[in-house]
Amino acid sequence: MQPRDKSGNKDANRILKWAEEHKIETAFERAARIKPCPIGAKGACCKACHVGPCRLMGKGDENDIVGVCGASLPTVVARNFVRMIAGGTAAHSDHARDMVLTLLAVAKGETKDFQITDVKKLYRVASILDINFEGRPVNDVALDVANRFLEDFQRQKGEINYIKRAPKKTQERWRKWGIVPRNVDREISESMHRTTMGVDHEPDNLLLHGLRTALADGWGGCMISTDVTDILFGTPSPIKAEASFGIFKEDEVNLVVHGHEPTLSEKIVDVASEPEMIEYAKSKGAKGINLGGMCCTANEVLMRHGIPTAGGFTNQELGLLTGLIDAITVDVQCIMPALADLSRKFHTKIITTSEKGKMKGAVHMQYDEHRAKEIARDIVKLACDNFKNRTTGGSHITEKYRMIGGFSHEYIEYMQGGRWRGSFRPLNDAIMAGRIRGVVGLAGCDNSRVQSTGIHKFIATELIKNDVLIVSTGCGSAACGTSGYLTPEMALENAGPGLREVCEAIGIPPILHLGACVDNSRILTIASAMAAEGGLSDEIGGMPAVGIAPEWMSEKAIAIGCYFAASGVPVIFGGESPVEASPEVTKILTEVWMERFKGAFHFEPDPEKILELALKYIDGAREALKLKKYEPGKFGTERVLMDMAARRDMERAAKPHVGF
Ligand code: NFS
Repeated sequence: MQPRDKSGNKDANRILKWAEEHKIETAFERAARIKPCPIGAKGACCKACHVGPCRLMGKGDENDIVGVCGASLPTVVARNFVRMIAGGTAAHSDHARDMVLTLLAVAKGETKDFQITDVKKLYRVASILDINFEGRPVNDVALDVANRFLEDFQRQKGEINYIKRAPKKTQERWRKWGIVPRNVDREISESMHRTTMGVDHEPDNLLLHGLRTALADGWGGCMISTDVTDILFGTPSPIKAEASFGIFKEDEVNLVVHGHEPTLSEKIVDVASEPEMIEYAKSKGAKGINLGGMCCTANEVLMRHGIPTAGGFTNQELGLLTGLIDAITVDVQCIMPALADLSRKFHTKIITTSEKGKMKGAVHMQYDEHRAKEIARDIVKLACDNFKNRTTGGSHITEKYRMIGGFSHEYIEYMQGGRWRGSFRPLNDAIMAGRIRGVVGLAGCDNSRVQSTGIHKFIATELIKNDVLIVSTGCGSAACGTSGYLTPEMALENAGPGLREVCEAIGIPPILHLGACVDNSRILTIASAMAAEGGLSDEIGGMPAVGIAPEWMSEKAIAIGCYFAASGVPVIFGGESPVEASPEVTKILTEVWMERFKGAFHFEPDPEKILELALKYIDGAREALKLKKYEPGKFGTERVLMDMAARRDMERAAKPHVGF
């Protein structure tokens, strides 16, 4: 890989070269051509009213740099940051609401196209929510669960349901600082109110509400979405899949599901294997129907059905440039508007499916949960009909990589002890003994402003070399998957001796694919379980754990980073800082939050420094917990528990499991 390559993925670079030769522009060229606004990029542009926009620039005390109304630089920077949190929280949580409404429709018998697939998970969730499930019809329990979750979008006073899943000490910190969310929508709405012209002018106060909103995202929107998706479609367990552009087939209809909500894509997966649909594809001259995924929809259908992924955010245009995609269905979030224009250069049909997300130049086929299968069949047929229009144009790639995805927190617990003895003891013990130095959540987007996916790859390989176990979500896992980094063999080749031993003993890769971005909530659950297990910190804060989003670009990533920081995890984001203009705000995010919540939010453009800082946090936490000093290859004693059933399941991972 040459340093000047646009992507860290060689296949992506081949496609980009082909595009360049054919004078087709992508986000990579646009990123080079359109420089970020130097004022807005640092958070110093105020657009809260039309007296401005005001550009808060100047020298001297930052509190003396003000807009026309007198809003100071730190106020403006904090307001802009809080608006990003609100935007990200709204995206995840609106997705969560739709999942709950689907569950409600199932419980009421209003749709026959969806079922409760994982009853055990439903019962587990019911028990967390104090809903009696014993001896009751499944749909009655589901109705109560759905209604209880809807309270998290309505309650005016009190606390969102899942706050109680956090360790007691973590909750106490939140209560002390008044940041326990009441309901998701209220915190988003209040964020927008406080940041409008002339309301909250105190940066620390603004940012505290930002954290409250972010917690509504993590312990509300994201966690609800993860749980309801598991209930409806099954709790993931390890499953084999493939990744990169070679997943597209020359002789089959290639249909890509792209976006975030798994409901319609689940139905597309169901109907694509129906004999009538396959016959239909054959009648159009194709050998069959090949489904692939992109972005987080890809993660959802990969970890439940082994549907291959073409990768994350920056791969969407490149997938189209292969010329092999007959149709792409999109719903919401992270869908580049450029797809519509680009598709006109090929035969690819872009199908929008949500009333929230339409695109000029796309075909719109409105999703409706009450006739989801029918719509899914129409989409598959449209892709089949379009197969005959495929030309030989495009940059065909044949390489693809094996990967294993689908490590739900339930499975991670199970693999450490089996059905009856599942616990986090072995992981905690391995960390205490120094076999595993710490844990990093490697998440977030990939980004065409940097060497896309390349920074993920660099950080992933360096961390595992240093015996750091990685849990990965969103496009972070896509970056690792499309590089061939999500296989157990990866541990043999690259992991440090301690991590390698643990991975070999349990039969897991050193980078665990946990799912979509909303599944960052699984990391919160794992961290809470580790705290409850004992031997490390008794709260999430203080664990030898760090969150890294080296190529982030989305507001959703900011919301996630903030809920991790508020929960007690130091977070490091790559790229330039969106709060750089204000040293006061930067200090609040790093030092003040660290003091109050044991979590901090850093922005660091240099990948080497990201690594250095992450290891410093991990080693600092080890020292504070009085754990054995980490020395490569020198461990204390600990047990690595696993049972044969779990190992066999890993080996049989080719077929999807339901529950565990
Ligand atoms: Ni997350 Fe998933 Fe990817 Fe970034 Fe977008 S797809 S929700 S925001 S780009 S990781």
